[in-house]
Amino acid sequence: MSVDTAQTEQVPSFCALCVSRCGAIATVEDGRLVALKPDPSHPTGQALCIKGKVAPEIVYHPERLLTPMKRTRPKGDADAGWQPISWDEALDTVAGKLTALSKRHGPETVVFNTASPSTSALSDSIGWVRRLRKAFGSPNQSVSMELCGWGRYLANIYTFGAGLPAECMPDLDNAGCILFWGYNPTVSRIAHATATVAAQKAGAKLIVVDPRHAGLARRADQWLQVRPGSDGALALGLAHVMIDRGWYDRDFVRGWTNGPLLIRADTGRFLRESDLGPGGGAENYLAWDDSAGKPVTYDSGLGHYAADNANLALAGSFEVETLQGSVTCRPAFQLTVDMCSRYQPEEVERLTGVVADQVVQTAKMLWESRPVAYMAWSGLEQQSNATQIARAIGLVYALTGNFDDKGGNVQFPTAPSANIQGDDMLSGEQRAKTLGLAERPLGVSRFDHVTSASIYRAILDHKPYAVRGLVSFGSNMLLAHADGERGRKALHGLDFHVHVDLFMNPSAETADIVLPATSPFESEGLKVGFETSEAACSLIQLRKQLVEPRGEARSDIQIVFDLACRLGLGADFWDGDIDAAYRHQLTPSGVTLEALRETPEGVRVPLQTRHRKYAERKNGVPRGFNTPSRKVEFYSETFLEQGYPPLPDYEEPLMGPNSRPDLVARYPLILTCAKDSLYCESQHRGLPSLRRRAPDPQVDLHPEAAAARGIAAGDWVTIETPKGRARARARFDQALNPEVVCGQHGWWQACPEIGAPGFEPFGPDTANFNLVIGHDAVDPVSGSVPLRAYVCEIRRLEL
Ligand SMILES: Nc1nc2c(c(=O)[nH]1)N[C@H]1C(S)=C(S)[C@@H](COP(=O)(O)OP(=O)(O)OC[C@H]3O[C@@H](n4cnc5c(=O)[nH]c(N)nc54)[C@H](O)[C@@H]3O)O[C@H]1N2
Ligand SMILES: Nc1nc2c(c(=O)[nH]1)N[C@H]1C(S)=C(S)[C@@H](COP(=O)(O)OP(=O)(O)OC[C@H]3O[C@@H](n4cnc5c(=O)[nH]c(N)nc54)[C@H](O)[C@@H]3O)O[C@H]1N2
Ligand code: SF4
Ligand SMILES: [Mo]
Repeated sequence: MSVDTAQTEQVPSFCALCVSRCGAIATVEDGRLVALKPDPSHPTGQALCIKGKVAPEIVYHPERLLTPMKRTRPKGDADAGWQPISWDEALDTVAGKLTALSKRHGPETVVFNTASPSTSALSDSIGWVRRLRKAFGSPNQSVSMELCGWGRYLANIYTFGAGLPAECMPDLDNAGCILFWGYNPTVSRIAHATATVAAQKAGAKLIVVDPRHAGLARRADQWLQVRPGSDGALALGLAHVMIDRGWYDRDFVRGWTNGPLLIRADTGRFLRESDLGPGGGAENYLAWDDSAGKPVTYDSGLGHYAADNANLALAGSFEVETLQGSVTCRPAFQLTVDMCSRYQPEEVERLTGVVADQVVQTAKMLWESRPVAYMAWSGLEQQSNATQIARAIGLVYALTGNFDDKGGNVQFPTAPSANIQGDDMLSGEQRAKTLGLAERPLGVSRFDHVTSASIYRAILDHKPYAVRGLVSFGSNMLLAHADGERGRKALHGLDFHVHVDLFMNPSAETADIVLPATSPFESEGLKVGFETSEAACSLIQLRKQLVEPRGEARSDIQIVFDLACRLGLGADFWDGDIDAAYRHQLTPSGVTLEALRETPEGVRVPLQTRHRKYAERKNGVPRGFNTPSRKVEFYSETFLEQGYPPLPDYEEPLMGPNSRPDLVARYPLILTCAKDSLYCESQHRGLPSLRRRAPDPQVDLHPEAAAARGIAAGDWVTIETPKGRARARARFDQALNPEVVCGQHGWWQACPEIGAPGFEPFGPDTANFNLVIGHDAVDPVSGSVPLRAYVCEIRRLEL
């Protein structure tokens, strides 16, 4: 920290407002935050976006919540009659209500909910919220995982045994080819955008799959303008060309995927030693040894074939004598090849709009410019076929052989720290009560998350049991999720709802108690690793509290610890001593809390990235992948067992024109959406510097589509779908496909300082994009909702 004048401090910090967590230098004058500037010495500090630059407007906003408040009028009244109360009264009320619900109905009837750490500073505290929830005894927590994490993270756990690409980050600094699929870091993660531009300067190729020519798509060597939601067909088409031309890593496929394992044609299951004769192991699979002309055992425990890998057949069809007679069997890779061969480049062009030659050129680039580092996000998450899209891209990625390769997608090491999430606190009996587990056993519930649809159903229909309480740290469910009308009914139906936030929002309006949270600039925040590179992962930083909290606001962590003590859970929370908790968390790192407090720019822990860790051996046994076969699973028996297709075959978007020809005449366009560079999700419209730049919700459409509807640029229009309507202003995008339109969600807030209006979250004048999306046609595996491919029509609004 350097002191310019007696009153001005320059403090190394980081912006915690979104997933980028950009390294920053904060200027604090006379105890006021006045500016954030990039800190190029920080691994994520090359640039700040405009939101970071106007951070002081968040801190000093006139509409900040400053005291705890309780509702004095019934839910549903236009005016909640908010009345300020003391922290003691607020916390006692919350603890009393939650304890009563737990005693009377069970702790599972209280759902915990947070804003996404990708769009807020909840990254400071979400682990502690999880711990509180588990100590309390509830298995139910929602963080929009079905929209923001399934496709980029959880779905490929079934393929790679690890979250790809989110957990195995693109090693942009060393990549030969960068593939961004439905991901636009120029808007969403500035640290990735700057690293990509640097990588391009160093010679890396860039491929972007996006219906819009936005952000880095403009700098791409290949921009693939995919029809929304048809990404799976594109991935399989790329895989087809790669396999057909021999542009794939055959050794990786043989040695590290389940491609060689034989699948029984009669059951679709892997052929096992136990199928061949008594005494055979059920965990031992079989492959075909081409040179010996007979099946060969694969011992999944040892990760070892009883033959040379080079002899394993990847293609063919074999008759094998089993206990049930002769059975036709094929290597899983042959089945994969057969599936992919249905996606010839011309067929891909028909299905996706990406021209055939570009499919071939892109496959070639992927192969010739390896190592490939890829990232995918919202564009493929918010789809009714999100799981199979993610797995199909996983297949393409496996063909490159670049998993955990330098310049590929790498599991970077992170400074060791204690797990604070309380993973051992919840009993198996409670975990089994996770909402949604019965309907979607492989979905987000399996990974400790619940969907908004499951919450609404539990509140309104009491299925599988009644949910009665909601504890929200940030978030704005009614704007962020589809079916907001049902959501509103559900929130009104709760016995008790507490919401912690910096600002009031339409979802918080339905709460019984609202608690004021600090912004990240008013509180400390511990970050162990910044995720994007080895250097970023090695940094531990304790963000300083830069300025005093506004009003009586408290940090989320403080609120968690205060609540825990009042709930009688103090023993699990160091009796409310946050420093003691931090010390516990930091112990394995060897870095002390004192050292971090003295070094606001953070402490770097030396780390050494090891690559291809799957090949490392322990006692002679390769580590492999964390899947049932210890191999990358192109073919998933787990899926088969639950009635899902075991291969990631293409599925048309359920609310797209090909699935719903009955709707096309009335709704001839395809609606998708994208984030705004100025705003995070449903936040920030109240900040004057931002709102001046983009005062109204917009929908992008091609001028031809507009002309056909008598729409001029800037006209107010309605976006209409079979589910509902929302308003926006028409903005022309010459590069869009004329059949595709792209909207924005999250509009509700006013900005009185510049006279910019708010928008009703519901009703005829609403601009709530998610009211036009339903919960009925969702991804069967995860419950992901098709916010990115929905039939629609745009009409000029007569004002
Ligand atoms: N400025 C800003 N930054 C943010 C956020 C924000 O709201 N504002 N939100 C944060 C959060 S929570 C998240 S999850 C991340 C998300 O970060 P991103 O995933 O980068 O966010 P988006 O811009 O929503 O979507 C990426 C791209 O997907 C494209 N797309 C739309 N439909 C399709 C499709 O069918 N297929 C393909 N392939 N692409 C499609 C869009 O045109 C868009 O360019 O950003 C985080 N950062
Ligand atoms: N149509 C459409 N819908 C989408 C998306 C999309 O791209 N298109 N994106 C989806 C995605 S990816 C996501 S992650 C969700 C996001 O949905 P949410 O996670 O609900 O995020 P926001 O809508 O931004 O609401 C965040 C709330 O948290 C508050 N908040 C911010 N920081 C803090 C903090 O540090 N502490 C506390 N206590 N509160 C805080 C804000 O003031 C705000 O009220 O929306 C999803 N909905
Ligand atoms: S991208 Fe912008 S909002 Fe996100 S952390 Fe960086 S400066 Fe903050
Ligand atoms: Mo998100």
